[in-house]
Amino acid sequence: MSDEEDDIILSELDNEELVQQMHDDLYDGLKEEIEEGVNILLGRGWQPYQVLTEALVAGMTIVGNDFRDGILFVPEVLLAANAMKGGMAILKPLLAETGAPRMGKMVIGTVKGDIHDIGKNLVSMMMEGAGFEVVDLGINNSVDAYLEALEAEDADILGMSALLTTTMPYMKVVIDTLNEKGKRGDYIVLVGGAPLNEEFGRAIGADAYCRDAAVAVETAKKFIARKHNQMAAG
Ligand code: B1M
Repeated sequence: MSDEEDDIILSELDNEELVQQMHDDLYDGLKEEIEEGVNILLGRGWQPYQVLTEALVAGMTIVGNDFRDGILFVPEVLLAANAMKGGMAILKPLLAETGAPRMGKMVIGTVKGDIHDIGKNLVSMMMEGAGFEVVDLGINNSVDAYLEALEAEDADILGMSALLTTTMPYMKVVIDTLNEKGKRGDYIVLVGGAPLNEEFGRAIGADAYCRDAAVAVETAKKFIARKHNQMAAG
């Protein structure tokens, strides 16, 4: 960080400058500055979802591109992720504060071998905000971990996240095991993560691939409504 940047007072920036500065601060892994920026935008009347998408997710996209291109390395990306989590922690209760009736229960986790959890955490937050009960299993989940939680929690939905091309095939292992045990029909299976696409979701036998957290919420609502209609019909 330059001396010039040291002097920046976030609260004196207009919204556009502040969001730009937050992208820079996220890039530099400055957690306190990100938390301050989130609070300022909220104080100016921004909706939590707008802060999340325009300040945090957009900033993380820049980090991701430079990680891909070899400009940033794991320690720097970890700091950026930590800063992002600081901002998300402020937004989480606000996103969940809709007072919506319970829609259904989702068990979600990142698959075995994969430790990326930011996207999954966003999905959890948005699902809670939409009135779903969410049981978050964290990262690196085995088939057994998913199956035990689904049963113990009497869940409606299984959500799986994978960010690596090497770990995404594990989703099929989980779905195949549900099939083998005759339990596949008991759950709505939704999958997501940057390297996935609709074709992959179909090929592994998921009910749907969700491009982002907002799509995950809409898709979950659609499938839950369908399930409730089927139950009502008979
Ligand atoms: Co990693 N990493 N990483 N990483 N990392 C990626 C994924 C990568 C694309 C970077 C790159 O090269 N451009 C690349 C994967 C390449 C590939 O497989 N083809 C990669 C790599 C290679 C690695 C390591 C192998 C690096 C190394 O060690 N050499 C290593 C793997 C460790 C492991 O998992 N075993 C690694 C490690 C890390 C960090 C620990 C440093 C850190 C993770 C910190 C954390 O998560 N706590 C990290 C990060 C941060 C990233 C990038 C930069 C950002 C990921 C992220 O958080 N995005 C990422 C680059 C990128 O994706 N552009 C990268 C923001 C998040 C909001 O988006 O996760 O896509 P996303 O989630 C979205 C949607 O995908 C969807 O909704 C979310 C919100 O809208 N979604 C779901 C996600 N899950 C869902 C589940 C659902 C529904 C929707 O269920 C219903």
